[in-house]
Amino acid sequence: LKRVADDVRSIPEENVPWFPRQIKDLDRCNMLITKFDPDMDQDHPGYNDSEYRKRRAAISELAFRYKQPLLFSSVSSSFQCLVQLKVHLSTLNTTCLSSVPSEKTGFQLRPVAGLLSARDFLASLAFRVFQCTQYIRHSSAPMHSPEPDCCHELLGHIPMLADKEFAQFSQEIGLASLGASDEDIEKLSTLYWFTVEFGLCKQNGAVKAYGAGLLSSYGELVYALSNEPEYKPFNPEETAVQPYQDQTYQPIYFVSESFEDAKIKLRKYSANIKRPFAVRYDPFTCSVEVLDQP
Ligand code: TIH
Ligand code: FE2
Repeated sequence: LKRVADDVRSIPEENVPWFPRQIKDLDRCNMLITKFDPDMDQDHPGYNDSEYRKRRAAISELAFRYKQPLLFSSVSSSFQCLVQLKVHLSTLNTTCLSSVPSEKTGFQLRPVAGLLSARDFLASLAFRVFQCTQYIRHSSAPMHSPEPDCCHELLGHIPMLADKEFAQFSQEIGLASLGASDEDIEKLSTLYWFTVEFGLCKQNGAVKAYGAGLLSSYGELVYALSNEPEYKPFNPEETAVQPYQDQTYQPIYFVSESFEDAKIKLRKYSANIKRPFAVRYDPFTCSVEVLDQP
């Protein structure tokens, strides 16, 4: 059913980048980055391992063919989760893991063939869809992988996405990214990096890790909580412009007073991003409503 409102509402500014409006539009969010590709990157630990590369290619092929399951928008969202789970079980084995977060927070996992552009990756979060790799890191380097892999998703992201507060935090970064300028996308993905991936927060006076990149890398987890790296207090304006690299352990981490505090600060930051429209997620139709700014 095509809703008239979609057609009559237009975004006032001409130069707004395309963004997904409905969950099935995520099939078009497939812009891959070639960095870390074991076929192209000579420094990849699997570059000289032809068996590994063959396996990676077969797993990528499955992800490329994946299509967002269509949902019945008129039924309750918990029933939708059940339907999705069945679809996942009948298509790809690893996606049945989707039931872990989906039963708690509605977050779904979607298979992805490799590293996505920041714009496409963040857009999925707006729909509570997490783009999830399926392959595993090369066995020669288990303690740290420069690219995401299924250890990282399983140990790092999936448990966190089953937490209500964290799921909300992740979706809000996603919603802030829709139709944002390249500069704002860069800042939001840096914020994502220093929170969802490598965030630290205080808990009962002690510094603890909540970032998925730390939870999945035993090597970096020990290092991050030692006195080697530099700590700075989490402050979105400053954190958003902190340069970072993705080859090895981070030299700097941002510590928030609590996870709740990080959430409030991020919300304030997002509210100040300039866009000629506002967005609202409708969980009943799994779509984003575009509202003209008052
Ligand atoms: N470095 C993480 C690990 O070894 O599990 C994986 C990644 C986190 C963020 C980007 S890649
Ligand atoms: Fe990650």
